[in-house]
Amino acid sequence: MNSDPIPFPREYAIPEDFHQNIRTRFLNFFRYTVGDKARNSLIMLMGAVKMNKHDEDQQYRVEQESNFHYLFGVDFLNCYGIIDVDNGKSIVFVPQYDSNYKMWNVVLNNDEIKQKFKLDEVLYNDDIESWLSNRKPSLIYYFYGIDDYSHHSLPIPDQPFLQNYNSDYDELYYILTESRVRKTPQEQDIMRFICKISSEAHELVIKNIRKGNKEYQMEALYQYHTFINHGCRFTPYECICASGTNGSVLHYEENSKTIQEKELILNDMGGKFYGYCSDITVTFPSDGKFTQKQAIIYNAVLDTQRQVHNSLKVGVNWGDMQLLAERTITKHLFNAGLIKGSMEDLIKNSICRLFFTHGLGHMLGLRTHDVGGYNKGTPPRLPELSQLQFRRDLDVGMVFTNEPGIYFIDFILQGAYKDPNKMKYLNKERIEEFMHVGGVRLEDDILLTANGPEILNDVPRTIKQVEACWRGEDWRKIND
Ligand SMILES: [Mn+2]
Repeated sequence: MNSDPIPFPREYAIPEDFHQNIRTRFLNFFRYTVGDKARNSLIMLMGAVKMNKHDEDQQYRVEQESNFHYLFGVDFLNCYGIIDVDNGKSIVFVPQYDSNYKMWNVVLNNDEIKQKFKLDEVLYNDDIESWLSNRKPSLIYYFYGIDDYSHHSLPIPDQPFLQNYNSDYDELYYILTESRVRKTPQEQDIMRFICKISSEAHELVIKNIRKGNKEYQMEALYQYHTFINHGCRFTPYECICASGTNGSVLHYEENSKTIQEKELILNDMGGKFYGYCSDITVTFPSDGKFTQKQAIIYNAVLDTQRQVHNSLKVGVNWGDMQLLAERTITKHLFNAGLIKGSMEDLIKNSICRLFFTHGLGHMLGLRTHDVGGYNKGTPPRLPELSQLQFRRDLDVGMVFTNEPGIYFIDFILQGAYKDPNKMKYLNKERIEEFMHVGGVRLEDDILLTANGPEILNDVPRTIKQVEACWRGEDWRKIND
């Protein structure tokens, strides 16, 4: 048992004007987009709602709804938030709890809530009706839209007295979603922080995990690091700690296998701080030394990631980056003798998608797969690029992942062998020799600035760096 004292936490201090700055920027965009119609209007949001377990007196853990967190920062459930478009004031309505509830839970009074979250006014949910009849808005905007990932829409406030006011269900979804696509400088700083500490945790795992360990021990060590040092209680998604052929399951989260020698380990893990997510993937050999075949696949993915990275700038279309990645992977698979035929035919028939089976990346922010990918006014999802999470032109302030991968997915390849139109491009014997590699994914979190892309994570990438990191050496001194 380690007898060192527990280190003091290193938390990131959220600036006091964080949400005020977000609201101001959002409102400017809202007023600009909506025009005269916005006059004397209100924006009304509903926060996340408590979910009781059916067979006991406890609730499921429910995260605050991400738009509500974005605009108000309030982390209580069953709240409503209003922004007065004319004067920019923020008013949050909270439940009024009885003494029995207060005996079991922490309940702040409204003044404390107002101070804590820097709001203009905090009232009880029961006050909404009278507050509105006093304010007499000419229009109330609600957040209504079908999310591109979940295909769900958020519930909207439905109290009967709201029918006394004109309502708009169209504008807010587009504007608020679009606002979240480009991060404010203060949001960018939080994302730098969470990416940095998530990188440290990845490094710690690479240095300390050996054959004979279980996959879940990587998950445990990762979460221990970000929680004990930085207060990250939750991860943005389930940790993916895959060894050997488990790496070919894109979202493998069983994490239950014992790590063997000469296996590749694919760790896709992120942290979450103040709602903001990192999403970083590293791949490394279990015994610190890539085999020749592992290295071929690893370098193919690394080259693809770098080629994409070097092409990132304002105005570049993400769909074109997907195609660049596919061309690069195709070339590498061809050079490795895994696929055959003319480059033109291989590309035309999307043969590389038998190995690179997912989109090149997604936006990142308050959600791992963040909002806005196919927002109104952006290039729509194409049937031939259905796996791609967005096809937008890149812009300053966007944060997104660059995560090419090559996988040897048994059921996909078995299916392809039976399809003559695919089989003629595949070198089956050669592929069989690579099945044990499992999968390689390298995932960077990118902030696009006016000067180009900034990689927010800091993990070893070249083979020499990864092997040095595994040995506990200073891999940052290695440039190739
Ligand atoms: Mn990802």
